[in-house]
Amino acid sequence: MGSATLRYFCYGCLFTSVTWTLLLFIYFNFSEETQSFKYVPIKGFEPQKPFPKKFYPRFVRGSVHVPEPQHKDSNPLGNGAKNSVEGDAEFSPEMGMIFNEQDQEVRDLGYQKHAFNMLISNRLGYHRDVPDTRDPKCKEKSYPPDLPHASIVICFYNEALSALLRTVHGVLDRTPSYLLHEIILVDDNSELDDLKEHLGVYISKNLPNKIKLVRNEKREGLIRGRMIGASHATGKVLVFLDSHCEVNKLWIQPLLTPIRESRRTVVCPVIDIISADTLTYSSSPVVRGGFNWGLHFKWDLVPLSELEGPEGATSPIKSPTMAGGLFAMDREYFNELGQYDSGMDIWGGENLEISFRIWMCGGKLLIIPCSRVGHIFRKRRPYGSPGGRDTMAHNSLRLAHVWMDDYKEQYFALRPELRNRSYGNITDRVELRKKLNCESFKWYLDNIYPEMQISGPNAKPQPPVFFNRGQKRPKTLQRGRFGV
Ligand code: LR7
Ligand code: MN
Repeated sequence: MGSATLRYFCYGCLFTSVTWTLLLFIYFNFSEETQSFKYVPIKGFEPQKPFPKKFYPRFVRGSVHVPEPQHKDSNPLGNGAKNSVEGDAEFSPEMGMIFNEQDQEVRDLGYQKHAFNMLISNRLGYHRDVPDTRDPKCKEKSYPPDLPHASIVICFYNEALSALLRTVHGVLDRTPSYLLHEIILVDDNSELDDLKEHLGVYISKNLPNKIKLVRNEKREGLIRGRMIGASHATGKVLVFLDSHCEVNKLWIQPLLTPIRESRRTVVCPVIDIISADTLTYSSSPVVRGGFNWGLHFKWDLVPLSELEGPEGATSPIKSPTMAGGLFAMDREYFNELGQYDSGMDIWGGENLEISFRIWMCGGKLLIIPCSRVGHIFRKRRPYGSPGGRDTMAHNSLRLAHVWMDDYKEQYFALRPELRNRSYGNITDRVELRKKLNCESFKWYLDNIYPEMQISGPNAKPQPPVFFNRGQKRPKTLQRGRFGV
């Protein structure tokens, strides 16, 4: 009898401990960090994950050493002592650890408000080195000494302060002073407290005079926001960046060189990936921009013909479209070409609109493989638009009606509900197209994006397309999603 009780007691203990082990395993291994990196430029291309997820304790009480933010010794402001990582490999696993309730709050709030790990972003501080992701041949290149100087325009709405200031300091740390005319920050009427007075004080106390802050009195959206930023700029070239970017080594010279050669050339860096979960910076493959008939941007493989020049994989690549957030353009040319469509709201569509306009109206759009800039690819867009409006549809309608001629039918075939939706007045933009004597959309498709498939009465036979050896089949790319 006694031994039977003891046996049942032991079974009970065993069962309880197995259950707890299982529960703890699930808790530690299936937390938020384990979601896949969905929003990278090409599906299946995952940034390097720096440390196994099982090293993430979610909540630990007591006093434990908290890693200090990474600061650069060379920091002109001298606000930090530690030097930072050189490449992913040295990334500290402690970065994401949660040591107390406050850490947990910062992390939760970060995911909620910004859709990335703000705890790690805050700990990284405002300065860090990033791995040099350029092709080794880029290091052999030299650039003219008399490049035009640049105004960097960064619009932000409710951005995490640490990500915004790392963007700004990254530019200051890695841009030669004589090429950096100014940085114009456009606050799109953010609501977050630390972006208000605190940011203004930080800028005036800690940053050089060439950093300017413009505040929008009402939310304008990123399109009008950039136009406002550009209207304050006085540099020769405009460089637009999102507010959660980190520029890489020698990033600006390769962008300014082709603009110096031809003022109608618009250039984009390769957009490297900063993981939303770990903030790890990793290299992106060199791809170019395309779109689908839903008027969504997508990444395409680079046709072999583009890579055959003497400079191989390091020479500029013609791109039918740009992702939108990161590009450089002669300032006067930006004005001549009609800036942006100011009837477009908040987010979406302006990237295809400016891409079509550049090509159709006598310009060129290039991706520059030797210039690299990291961007935080979030899991979702963390903000909405006033009134919850679908600004992507509104903006796409405007661009379809102004630029796409009969090919707008391809869009309506996919979005029949938008056929009779109002899209505001487009007279100015139609006039701009006439004034600039732009080519037809058919010309654009035939000459700039012959790979685009067309269905229905406009259908045409597809020319053969060759892709670089070693790259995956284009089918994989069709599924690649553009990150938010
Ligand atoms: O109302 C707003 N006001 C703003 O100032 C909404 C946004 N913004 C700011 C925002 O804080 C950010 O700095 O505008 C910038 C871009 O907004 P994101 O980061 O939410 O945009 P995204 O990165 O999700 O989306 C991409 O597509 C957009 C279409 O309108 C813009 O062109 C973005 O600039 C663009 N981002 C990139 O191209 C970065 C690389 C992505 C890839 C690949
Ligand atoms: Mn962005």
